[in-house]
Amino acid sequence: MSELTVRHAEAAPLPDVDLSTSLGGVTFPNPVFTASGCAAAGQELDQFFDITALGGVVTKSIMLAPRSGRPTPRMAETPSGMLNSIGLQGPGIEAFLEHDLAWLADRGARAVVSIAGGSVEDYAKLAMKLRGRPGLAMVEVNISCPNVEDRGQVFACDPGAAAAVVQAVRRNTDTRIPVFAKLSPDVTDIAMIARSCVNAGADGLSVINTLLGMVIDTATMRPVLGGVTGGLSGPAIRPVAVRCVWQVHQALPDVPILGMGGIRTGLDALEFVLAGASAVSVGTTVFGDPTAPVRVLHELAHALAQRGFGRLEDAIGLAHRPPEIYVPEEPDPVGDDQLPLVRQPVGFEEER
Ligand code: RRO
Repeated sequence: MSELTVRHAEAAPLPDVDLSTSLGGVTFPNPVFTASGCAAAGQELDQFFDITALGGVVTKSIMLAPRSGRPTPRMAETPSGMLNSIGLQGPGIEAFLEHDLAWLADRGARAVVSIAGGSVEDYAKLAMKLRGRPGLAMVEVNISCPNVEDRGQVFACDPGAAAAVVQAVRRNTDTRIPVFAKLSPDVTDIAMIARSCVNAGADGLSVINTLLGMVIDTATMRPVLGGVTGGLSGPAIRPVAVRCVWQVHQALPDVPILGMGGIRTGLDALEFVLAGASAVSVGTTVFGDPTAPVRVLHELAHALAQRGFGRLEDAIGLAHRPPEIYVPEEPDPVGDDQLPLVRQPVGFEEER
């Protein structure tokens, strides 16, 4: 390990909170994962902290064939976020299995492999390629990449197309491996798409992919991105993502959610958990702070402990429950004991 390597983030002990979480029948030791597309297959992040400390490593979406992606420029900064127009660049499934998944398995990481295709058959073939692979903990079916030429390929915008892809992947995946479908926020009714995926066999849902956006350079007076449009991520989208997690959890309270969208701190992660996420992915923030996933894990654990939680599980979806109401046993000295008091379960005013 070089002298410049920073591994300080893992040094502090975690508070005594049971952080384990169940996603589609598989128990992960903690709920903080990387986000697809923001950390390749984890090798670079492993210079900064032990990636096996995370719940799982979600890999960049992989397709059957190698792909060069969209024209440059592929990134643009925006207020509180960034746009990407990568266009599914990647080495193809064979090279991924040989180099990336094999490395994750050797390293002892729990790999969540994100797959993407242009047709239902592509997804089915990818699922078959993953069967029986060491290190594979879960499959994330990316049906919501915004950076494709044909919007008809954004399967997550159509309940029938989303279901067809999910069914093909579920049928061709080992029954012990959970299949999660990654949803797009760019729909009118995300709960309807979620339901369609679950009815087709999805064990859980990843919520959300980036939002379709664009920026125009006022000097050149042309679009900044080579691909013209791109996916918006970062803190700018967090309220949208929290809203989507909330709506999906409300519609399908028993279906596990991997929540993501602009998480930078443990309190951001807690917000997703309270909305209904059983786990979270930390994405865009790693470009500025490569230790962010493990830092978020520690911050989340402390935030739970400070609020009196002994288990992560008890916080999942808590915001959907009404505040606790109680009537004090002793008469109130000021005489207004007729009114039930609303007990605020959380009394923190922390800086994010
Ligand atoms: O590669 C991309 O351009 C990309 C993908 Br696959 C995705 O799912 N979401 C995104 O914002 N970019």
